Amino acid sequence: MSGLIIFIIVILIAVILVQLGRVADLASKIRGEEKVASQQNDRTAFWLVVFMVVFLIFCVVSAIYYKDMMLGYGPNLAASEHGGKLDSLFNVTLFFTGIVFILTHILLFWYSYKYRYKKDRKAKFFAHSTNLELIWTIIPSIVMTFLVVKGLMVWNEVMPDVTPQDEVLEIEALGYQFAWDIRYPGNDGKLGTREFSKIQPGLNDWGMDWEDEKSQDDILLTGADMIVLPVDTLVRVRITSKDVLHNFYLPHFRVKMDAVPGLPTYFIFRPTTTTEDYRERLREYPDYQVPADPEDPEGPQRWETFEYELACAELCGKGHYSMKRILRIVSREEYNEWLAGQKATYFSSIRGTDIDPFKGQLLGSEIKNRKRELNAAFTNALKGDAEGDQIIRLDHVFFDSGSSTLKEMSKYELDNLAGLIKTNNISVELSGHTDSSGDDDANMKLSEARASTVLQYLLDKGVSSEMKAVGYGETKPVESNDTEEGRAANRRTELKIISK
Ligand SMILES: [Cu+2]
Repeated sequence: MSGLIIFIIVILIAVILVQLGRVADLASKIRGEEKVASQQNDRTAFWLVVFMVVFLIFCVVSAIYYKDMMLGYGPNLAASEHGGKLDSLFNVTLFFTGIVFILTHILLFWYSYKYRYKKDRKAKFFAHSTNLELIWTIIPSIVMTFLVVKGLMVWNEVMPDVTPQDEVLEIEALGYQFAWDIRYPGNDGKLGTREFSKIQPGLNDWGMDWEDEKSQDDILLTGADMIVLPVDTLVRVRITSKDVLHNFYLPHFRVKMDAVPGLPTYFIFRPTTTTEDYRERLREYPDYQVPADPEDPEGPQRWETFEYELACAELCGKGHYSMKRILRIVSREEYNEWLAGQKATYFSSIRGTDIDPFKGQLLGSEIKNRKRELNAAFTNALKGDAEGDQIIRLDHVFFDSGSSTLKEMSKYELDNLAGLIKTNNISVELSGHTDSSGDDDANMKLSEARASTVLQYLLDKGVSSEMKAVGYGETKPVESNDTEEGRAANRRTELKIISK
């Protein structure tokens, strides 16, 4: 309905304008053409100048009024160290183009006014002016050169690679249709080797070289896991792609780099504002003081739910939009805490599976860990006075199923144990325990035989302290025998310190 009314109004205004034109025509016939034309020229010229002034004021006022919508102003301040430098390039360009914009408009309208038609005045024609050509070639080239050189200088500041002296956190982003996977270097701070020939879909999508010790503590963040980075830390992102061209884009940090299949690229930036601080900053702006969810007016406001985003800025396919991931910038302490809670992918999902190159072997780090654990248990047992304190469970002593033959892997634990008994010179009881399945007598015999095997191993290693081997069969369960986990816990070898 309102559409129809507007349409009718437009038609009526058009009719009025045509009628006014006719009236003016008639009037000019009555008063004499020339005089009227000259008056009209004066009036038009005057209004052109008025229009120019109003228009320029409008441009300047609106630019100031809407400045919070521009990069580098209000809520759009950069959250990285180099971001401000990139934003300042826009300001420099705006300054020069602004001068040109205002000058050309003033000249355009002022000349229309000054050189409006006058009866006794004739235009001067000239075909060529070298001076003018020089002026309008040289000035723009100087300005352009300045803009380009300034841009290059900022580029050179933002883009150099890290040097070995830099303290840098290097992570890797792998883009594919349609997600980003992120790799963290783990405790050693180094990303392990990858190789395309090692890629196995579903098993090793990254083509990780698990034989490389640097790879073993790497953390792969897949799916929707939040990316977390520490504030005020130099971050180098190695950017790769598995299929087509993607683009690693962190708008709030002014980070944007193509992810090219087969050609790793990188971007280095230092986040300067935590997510929490950025929210506090947004809190001051009315645009962010509205409910985040319009359906829920009582819910949190926009500034409270703000998150940094990682997006793909390349139209890489129909699921392109879904490559968005949330990025959190936190304090150093929070980051360390978060990192400690992440599991190294190798140990959480590769170790012991068919694609583990070290299946059936112990890794150097595991040997060290076991030694540390046993030492700690021993120290506790020697300190403790209560009955149960003197018992140490030997978690890494294994036998072949149903037999008393030691598995090869048990030697690490037993060698450590032999060393500890020798240095502390204590007398001990070695005991074997089984679960409740099977015949009671057989269980008793098996546990005795296993305890004796351990004793013999320690004797062979030159332990001369007083030692005895006892089999308890299924008589001393530590867990219920009704579940598989319980039974596994009950099948065990223990050491008890008898005298210190
Ligand atoms: Cu993409």
